Amino acid sequence: VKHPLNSKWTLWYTKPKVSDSEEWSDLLRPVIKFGTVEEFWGIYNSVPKASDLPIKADYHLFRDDIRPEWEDERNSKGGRWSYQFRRKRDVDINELWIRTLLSAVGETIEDEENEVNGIVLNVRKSNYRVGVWTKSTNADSLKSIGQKLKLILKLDENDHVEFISHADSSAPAFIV
Ligand code: M7G
Repeated sequence: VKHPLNSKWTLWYTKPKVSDSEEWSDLLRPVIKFGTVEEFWGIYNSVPKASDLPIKADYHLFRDDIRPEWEDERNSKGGRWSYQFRRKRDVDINELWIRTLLSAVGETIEDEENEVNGIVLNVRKSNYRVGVWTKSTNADSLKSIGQKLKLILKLDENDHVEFISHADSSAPAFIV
């Protein structure tokens, strides 16, 4: 028996840029699409752990066939919540990433159905960044997603997740 998820999801991977001639579109690839709990665990157990990804790599988990790009019309009116963990802090990124994955496919991160388009893990030299991409910039549904992200990432009240709309990525619009 297979247990269907509410949506189908696609796991994407950005491989690290090794030369300047490589562009974003050359580096981003869909890995696999799935729609059941069993497939989710099979994939999770067979891809590299977050802590094993090379620097400059990303994982993206996006609903259906939404591309993990600002340009996708289903993202363009939304934005992203994000938090950066300094790697010096010796953070258990594997645990935090699986908690984020489960909150997306289990839809516990959102009150309003399908408000979250996807989640992203950026592996950088001195940081891990976890992002949650939303469909809209509707303040009420956004704030609740931001609050939940803080719980999922086990942040303190003094830590802040930041929302930036894709259209205006110059300054944070909400902080909780
Ligand atoms: P990043 O990975 O979000 O942040 O963006 P980083 O500074 O920590 O690496 C790095 C670069 O990837 C951007 O400056 C863009 O060149 C490219 N890039 C990232 N995203 C999410 C997009 C996207 O959605 N569309 C396009 N065209 N390029 C992107």
